Amino acid sequence: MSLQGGGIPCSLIRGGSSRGAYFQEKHLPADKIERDALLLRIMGGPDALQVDGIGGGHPLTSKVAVIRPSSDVEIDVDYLFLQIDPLKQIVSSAQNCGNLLAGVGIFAIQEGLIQAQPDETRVRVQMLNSQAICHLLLRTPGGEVDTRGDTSIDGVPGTSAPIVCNYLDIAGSSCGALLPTGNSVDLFDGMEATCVDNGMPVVVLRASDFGLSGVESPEELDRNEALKQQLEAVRLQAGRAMNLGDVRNKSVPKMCLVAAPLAGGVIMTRTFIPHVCHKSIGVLGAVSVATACLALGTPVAELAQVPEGRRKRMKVEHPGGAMEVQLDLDDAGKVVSAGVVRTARLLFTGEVMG
Ligand code: NQM
Repeated sequence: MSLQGGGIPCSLIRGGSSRGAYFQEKHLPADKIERDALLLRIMGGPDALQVDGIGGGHPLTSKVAVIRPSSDVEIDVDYLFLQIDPLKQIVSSAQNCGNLLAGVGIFAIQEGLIQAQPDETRVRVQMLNSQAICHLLLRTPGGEVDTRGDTSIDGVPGTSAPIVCNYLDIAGSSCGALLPTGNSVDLFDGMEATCVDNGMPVVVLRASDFGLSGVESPEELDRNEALKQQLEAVRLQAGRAMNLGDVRNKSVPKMCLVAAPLAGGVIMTRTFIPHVCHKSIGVLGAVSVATACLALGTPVAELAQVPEGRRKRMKVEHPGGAMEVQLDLDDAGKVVSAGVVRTARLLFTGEVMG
C-alpha cells in the first residue's frame, strides 16, 4: 500500500506522567508556520477528543518534543517542547516540560544521536524553551536502554526503570528571575500570591482564599466555572507582573492552589495548567512550588512543612499522590540544583501522517 505524501518519522513516548510525539528537528519543516500547521494536523483538532490525530484530548497528552544534536561540546542534544492546545489550535513554546524531558534520553539513544554506555548513560540536554540544562541518567545495561524496573511514579500505573533528572541553574528560566515581580508576595484582586519561576512560572495562592479545602478532586475543580474565572483574572494580571506579557493564549503561568500537607509531604497542591486542573503536578511546576515553600513570609511558606538541612527532599502532594523533589541549597540558602526521579516508556516508533 502506498500512502499519499509519505509519513514523518515519529516516536510516541510516555515521559513521566505525560505523553507526547517526539520528532527529530531535521524531519520537520524548517519554517515555523509550516511546522506548526503540520503538528496541529498530526495531533488532531480543533476537537476536544483529537479524534483525527494522535493527541490524547488533554493538555497532558497533547505534547510534542523536537530533538536535534547539539553543537555545544558540553551538551548532547537540544530539546524544544511544544504544547499543542487541542481546542484553540495553538502551538506554544512558552513553557518547558519536565515530564517529556524524561523521554528525551530514550529517543536520543534510539535515534542514534548519542551512544549508550555499558551500564548507565548520562544524557546532557539543553531545554531550548529556556536555555536551561538538565542531565538525565538512564539505565543502559549492555549499551541498550532498559525501561523495565521497579520505580513507580504517581499518576502512572505500573513500574519502570528510574530516570534521574538533575536540573542545573533553572531559576528565572522563563521570567528572568526566581521572584519575577521582585516581591515574595503580591496582591491580585485582593488575593495574596507568590509568583515564582524555578523552571516553570507558577502563581501560588492559598486554596482557602477561594473557599476551598485544597483537596477537592481535579474533576470537581474543573466543573467550578466561577473559580476558573477568578483564577484567570488573577493569572492575566500576574502574567504581566511576571514579565510574560499578555498570557491569554499562553500556557504559563500555571495557577497553584495550596493547603497544608496531609501525608507527610511539604505542601498540598491543586494546579491549573492553566485552564484544566492537573491530575498530579508538572515536574518543573513541583520544583517551583517547592522552592516557593522556602520563601519565608509567604502564604505558602506558612502552610509548608519544610525539612531541615541544605539538601532537602520535599514531597509535593497532589491529587494523585506526591512528587518528590530534591533541592540543594548553598550557604546563603539559594537553591543551586534540583532533582527529580521520573520514568518513561517508548510506546511506538514509526511514521505518522501529516
Ligand atoms: O512542569 C504540565 C506535565 C506538565 C509540565 C504542565 C511539566 C513541568 O505534567 O515540568 O512536566 O504544567 O503543563 O507534563
